[in-house]
Amino acid sequence: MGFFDKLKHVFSGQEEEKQTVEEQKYEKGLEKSRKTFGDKLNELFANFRSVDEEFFEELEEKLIEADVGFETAVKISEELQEEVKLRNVKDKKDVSNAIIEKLVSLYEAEGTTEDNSLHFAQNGPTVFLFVGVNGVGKTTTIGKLAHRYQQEGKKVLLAAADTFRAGAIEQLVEWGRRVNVEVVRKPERSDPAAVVFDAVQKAKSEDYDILLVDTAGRLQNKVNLMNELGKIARVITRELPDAPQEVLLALDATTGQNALTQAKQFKDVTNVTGIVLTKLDGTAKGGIVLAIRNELHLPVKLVGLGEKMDDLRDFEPVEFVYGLFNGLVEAPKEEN
Ligand SMILES: Nc1nc2c(ncn2[C@@H]2O[C@H](COP(=O)(O)OP(=O)(O)OP(=O)(O)O)[C@@H](O)[C@H]2O)c(=O)[nH]1
Ligand SMILES: [Mg+2]
Repeated sequence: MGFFDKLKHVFSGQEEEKQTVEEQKYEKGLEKSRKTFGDKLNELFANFRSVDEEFFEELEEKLIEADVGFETAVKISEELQEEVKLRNVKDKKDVSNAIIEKLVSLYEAEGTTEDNSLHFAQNGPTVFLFVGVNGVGKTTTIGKLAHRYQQEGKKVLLAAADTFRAGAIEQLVEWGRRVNVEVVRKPERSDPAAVVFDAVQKAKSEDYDILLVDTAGRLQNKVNLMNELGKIARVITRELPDAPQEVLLALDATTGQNALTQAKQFKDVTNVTGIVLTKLDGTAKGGIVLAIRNELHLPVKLVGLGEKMDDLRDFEPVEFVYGLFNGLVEAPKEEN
């Protein structure tokens, strides 16, 4: 399928048929991302004079501002220069379409081996471990996910293994109360691995379907963090050889390139299997999704679109990236 056909395909029906509440929510949550990204490109096209060196420099700048990431921005710009030469594109509309086409095709090409689904145990409890720096939304995501699985009729257990930050245990316990799932806890400053050990034992002996483990975002240094996460993972795997099925790294979309740096650090200390991109409803710069794929090669599995218990969605890469450009592209006129 060609680019514009796909774009049409992805958004087909949305005008004629009424969107479901679910779809509206998703659209709304991504509104700011789309706007920021779209605005940047629109600005560029508004000042368009000709396709020269200056134009490509400006393009790189805009892409970097939109959090596409430095490497990706340069790559796009270089490949585009080739293409523009090859096709001899001069017209403003053709250039903008070529850019968007390039962005999408790069995004798709980088993700062919990516698996953005969540994995579950064949039998016995499934364990998801949540990691990430403080304030990115680990605990909130756990609360939302607990709500989702609880609603699906699964037996859900939470482990309050952030024993480091004051108030962290209470925060998870409060989520447990709100969504009506049990929380395994120990006093503040207990060994987090001991909390996890108890939780795994309970999950096994009482036939829980899913155990979600909250961890501390802030430790004194990287070595401590590595040791702690390593110990937690070992405890889980000793009791359940196939677990954890997911190690989910939470990243705050509003922090832009910082999020990428964090991800690189966490990849070094633990076996991250996927990303939860939170706060996309905030002042998000949607380009970060392209940077994550291009520079980290980790699949985004979930997105946070608000603070409430039902503000979590599975990530739909195709919809997302086409959504970024929705309204920006001018499809060629159809011949009848
Ligand atoms: N708007 C918005 N806010 C979010 C989202 N996810 C989390 N938050 C908010 O971000 C703040 C931090 O979230 P937490 O879940 O406490 O983050 P954490 O990673 O557990 O932080 P620590 O426990 O300090 O390591 C809270 O005020 C949340 O309500 C989201 O998707 N959208
Ligand atoms: Mg927390």
